[in-house]
Amino acid sequence: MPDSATLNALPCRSVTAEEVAHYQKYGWVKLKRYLDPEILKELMRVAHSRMGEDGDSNPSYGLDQPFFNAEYGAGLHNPPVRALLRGIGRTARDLFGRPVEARYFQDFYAPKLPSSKKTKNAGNGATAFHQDYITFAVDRTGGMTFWIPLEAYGPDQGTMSFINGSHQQGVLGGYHSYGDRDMRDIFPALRDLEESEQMVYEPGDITVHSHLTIHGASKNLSDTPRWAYIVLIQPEDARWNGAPPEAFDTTGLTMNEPFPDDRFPILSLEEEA
Ligand SMILES: O=C(O)CCC(=O)C(=O)O
Repeated sequence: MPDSATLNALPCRSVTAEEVAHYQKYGWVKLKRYLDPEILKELMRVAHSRMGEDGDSNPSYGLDQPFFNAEYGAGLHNPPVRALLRGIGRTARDLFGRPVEARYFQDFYAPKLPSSKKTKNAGNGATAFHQDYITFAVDRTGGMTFWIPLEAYGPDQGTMSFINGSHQQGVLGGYHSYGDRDMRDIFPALRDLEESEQMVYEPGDITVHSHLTIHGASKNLSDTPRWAYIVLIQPEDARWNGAPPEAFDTTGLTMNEPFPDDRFPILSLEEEA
């Protein structure tokens, strides 16, 4: 384990036992003041340089869905952001609930564009309730999403809410399969579970949700993008199951083998540079 001086050098804090318990019980957790807000400036700088201040000036990422516009984050190649990714890896290891290291899977920017404006790329609608798991073509559960707002946001900007405990319901399909239906009509047991409040974030607050947890978000009613930086983590021992995934390029991967460490580093074991 890194000593506390090393941990303090990271732009994020460690998690408390209460936060770990919340994640395991509800399938998500809000980590208040998790980040040093200084790192948000760097993330916003990169986001603007790639996507423009309107969050819509990048070439299409190929996802073309209403939830958000997307752009690859490349945080592994940016030293201050890589330090954040290391911290995230250590947090994920604390949240997994079993002894396993945390592997980087993907990072990207996800601005939800204002619903009142016509957009070049898609991404100015609501986020329909869905589960992330099936998008990733991995052979086991445990993966999680770190959702990092780059500014203070609340419901008017289209923040998420979560269905508490829905991570215990098993695998409930891909979001493409529901058409215009709400997945809670297809799986009515979800209606028996409580829905969290829509999140309110101050700078430095983030949420983490399990890839089995059902979540959704309203439209962005403001006239500026709702900027989020999203980091996906998998348990180190997860393997590609051989399916052609929507979410990543499988070039160089072997079915049923672990993800290669050079492209998908084990963040929780990385020492400071
Ligand atoms: O940003 C959003 O509105 C949705 C994000 C999401 O679905 C996710 O992070 O898994």
